Amino acid sequence: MQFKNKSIDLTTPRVMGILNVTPDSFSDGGKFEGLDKALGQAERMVLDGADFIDVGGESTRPGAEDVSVQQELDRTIPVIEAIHANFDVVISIDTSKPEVMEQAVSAGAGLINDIRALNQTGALSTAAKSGAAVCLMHMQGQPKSMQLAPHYQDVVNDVIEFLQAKIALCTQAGIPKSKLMIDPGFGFGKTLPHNYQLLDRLDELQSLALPMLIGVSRKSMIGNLLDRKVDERLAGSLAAATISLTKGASILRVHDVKQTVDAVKVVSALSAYKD
Ligand code: YH5
Repeated sequence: MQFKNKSIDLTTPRVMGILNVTPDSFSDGGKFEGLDKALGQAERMVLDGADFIDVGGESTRPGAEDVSVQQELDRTIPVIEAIHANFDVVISIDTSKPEVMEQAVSAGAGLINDIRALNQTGALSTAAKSGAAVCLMHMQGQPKSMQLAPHYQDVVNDVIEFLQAKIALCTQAGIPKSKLMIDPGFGFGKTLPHNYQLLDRLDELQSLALPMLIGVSRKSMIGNLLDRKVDERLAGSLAAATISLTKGASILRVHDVKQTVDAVKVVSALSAYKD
């Protein structure tokens, strides 16, 4: 798959490292200290085997506050420029704002990762004009209220129908299917049973014939099932990531790159040594 100037073979699964550049993740010090810390974290993830770095300046956890365009630009653009100048990795911009998409791609991002699936005014045309690849994620409701009362007739069919409609909107707007990937959006307007039904039936999303990105790392579907705090969710996250690989996931969006790369290698050994 082509990401602006860089091509990645998705026939073997890849790992995307999460780089949060919200103030809660870089609380102390000024701008330079924040940039330095972010770049250090990006370097660690690249050395650990990440092929993508997802840079996000908006907190999308349930109940999080809104962030202004300027705030999001100030947080993300310098980090994207620095990663682009220093590392051979595809930079993903986790945003819903067209202004941020445009400047992030100019600064070196090759993938637009929008949890709102280009729903904001101007996002669809901006993404099309940018020439970047796009990850379309399913969410029911809005981040502030999505976990209050998620409801589905059949979560898997609903996710597939939602993504099918978004794919159609993108192709009509001039984004070819070759630039699209899909994501069922674990935790975004879904109860614990919904998340596990989705994980069990992930293979059904292969009917959309696009690369699949999966984000389960450290999420509540792990923490609530196991009664583990955020920093104690690695084993559970790896189990869920491994299941997703056996059901066709192409990219794993994770906090723990090194450990996830090991899990990917174990799963890939099955096809490598088949006889
Ligand atoms: C995703 O799945 N998720 S942000 C709560 C947690 C831990 C992690 C309570 N952006 C996705 O990572 N983009 C986010 O502990 C995403 N797919 C894509 N494409 C939420 C997150 C998290 C939330």
